[in-house]
Amino acid sequence: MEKTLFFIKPDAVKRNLVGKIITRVEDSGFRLGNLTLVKLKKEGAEEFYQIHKGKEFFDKLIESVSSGPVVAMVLEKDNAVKDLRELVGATDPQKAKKGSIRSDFGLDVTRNSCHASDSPKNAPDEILFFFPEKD
Ligand code: IDP
Ligand code: MG
Repeated sequence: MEKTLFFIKPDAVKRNLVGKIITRVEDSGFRLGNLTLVKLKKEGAEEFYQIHKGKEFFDKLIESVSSGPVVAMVLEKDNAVKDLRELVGATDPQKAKKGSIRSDFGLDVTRNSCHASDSPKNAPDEILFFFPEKD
């Protein structure tokens, strides 16, 4: 059983999409291992997204992801990382596959409704960022 880190971004929390998005994830065979609602400080968001520091979209991303609470969760399933990326869709909602979470709920590339770990290598560190005690 693989674990991955998923969070619903502030743009989607503000639009009351938490239930709808979690339903999609559960209906796709993922089990919730842990869950929290937390508002990231700018510094926390910068730490989480440090690999993107210096890119032209960085400031906008940090502003958006720290603009309100996120709902972060550990999701468990065989091939959880790859299968969740598939369910989430491409970064740009306009380019995301029809029926994917970002295609259906994303507003634009910054406010694309959710985050999912991109590799089995990064997932454990991302889980530890939100859940330092457990998992
Ligand atoms: P991912 O979330 O699909 O893994 P990353 O390339 O890791 O995409 O970028 C992290 C986040 O930064 C994206 O989810 C998106 O919100 C934002 N982002 C990425 N590329 C762009 C861009 O070209 N313009 C604006 N925002 C971007
Ligand atoms: Mg990424």
